[in-house]
Amino acid sequence: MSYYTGEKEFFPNVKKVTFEGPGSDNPLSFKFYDPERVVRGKKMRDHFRFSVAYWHSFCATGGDPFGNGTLVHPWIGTNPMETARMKADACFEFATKADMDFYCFHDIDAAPEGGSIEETEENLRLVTKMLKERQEVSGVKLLWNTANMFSHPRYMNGAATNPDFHVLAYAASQVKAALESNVELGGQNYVFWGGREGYSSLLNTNMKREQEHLAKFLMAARDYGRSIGFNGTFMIEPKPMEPSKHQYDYDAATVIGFLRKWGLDKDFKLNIEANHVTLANHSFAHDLRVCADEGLLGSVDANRGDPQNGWDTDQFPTDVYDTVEAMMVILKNGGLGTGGLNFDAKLRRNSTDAEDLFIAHIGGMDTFALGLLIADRLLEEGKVDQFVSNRYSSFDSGAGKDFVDGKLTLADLRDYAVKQGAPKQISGKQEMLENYINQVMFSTVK
Ligand code: XUL
Ligand code: CO
Repeated sequence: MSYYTGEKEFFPNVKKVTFEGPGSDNPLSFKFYDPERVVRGKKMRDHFRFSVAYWHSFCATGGDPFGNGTLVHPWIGTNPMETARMKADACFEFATKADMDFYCFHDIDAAPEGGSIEETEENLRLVTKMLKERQEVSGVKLLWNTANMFSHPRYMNGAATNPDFHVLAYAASQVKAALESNVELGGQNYVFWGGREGYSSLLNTNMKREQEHLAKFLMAARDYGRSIGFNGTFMIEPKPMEPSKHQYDYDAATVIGFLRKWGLDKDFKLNIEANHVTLANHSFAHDLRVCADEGLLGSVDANRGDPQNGWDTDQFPTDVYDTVEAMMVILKNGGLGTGGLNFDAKLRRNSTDAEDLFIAHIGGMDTFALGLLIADRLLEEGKVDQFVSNRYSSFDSGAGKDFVDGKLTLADLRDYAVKQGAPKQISGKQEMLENYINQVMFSTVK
């Protein structure tokens, strides 16, 4: 079977999306993403491990603080569990038609919250069974799941960092159930994004205690996960703010420091979301590079912000410069391991045709495919790498190497400087490199 449908086909106007090449005028085809094409010894699909995000694609309805939803989903049933089943059908139909191998979900995206912890747990168990059946029929796998510990009013002061222990314990019940669901579904990763793990005023906050509680909470989650057979990667997804004024998992460097401090870096890696990184005033590639340099690059939430807006617009990625730089880091990292590329992205609220969901994902997949192909060419030609290694060559021999090897004192360095006299200016050549990237990208344009 080339794609999955449940009792009802939700996207009857779309069949399986295939590669038709850059000359195609079919908006429902891949122009650059050719899943079976081999690049650097690996199929394109295995480089990316593309994933669809349940929350944006099948739950959100396009509402914003100024207006109600604009998207009317056909997968609404007569009761919450029927809706859950229809939503699962929509997700697997979409993933198989868009040729995506993975999906991701928050507990409450997929299963309705009940009136008690026991009822919520039971709902998730039932939905997990539904998801498992659909995984088996379709071949689509779980990249990661997570617990939503930020939407419910009980989490207004945080979840693992809530000043009230009772709320922390409540959050733990959600993580426990979500981990059990993950293991049942053979999930490859488990993600923590702490939207409300932060503060809005220092006047009422003990930051030190809150972060200590967060660490203890993550340790308990890790220990429970490992005890029930979760062998995948735990991940933290940094974000500097929104909804909290200040989030503790601010950016990659902050999270890595935290993981190392508490000895969590053996089990945890990072899930880097492009729009979160730009909110922290870094480039997408910056945080990927910070993680890769520390051996902690886990997974990617692919999206982009809007250059004129300072918030998390979660748009589908279309900027090839960004994906080229990202794919250079990912290729040099040897791929994403158990991670993948999850489209944590949503349609604009005026993109209201059912097909728009496909068109948006196709655009994102093509943008990353271009990034991969161009990054591959840049690495193959080796000019950028060569430039960078030459730039540091003064540390490769002589006194520079002695310094790196720890053989020189501060006084030795001073004496060396005196002997050499004033250093010559050496150009960083940024514009030359930028021009070269354009040349590689557009050399076929006549
Ligand atoms: C919010 C965000 C989340 C996480 C999962 O900005 O990115 O959807 O990816 O909780
Ligand atoms: Co995200």
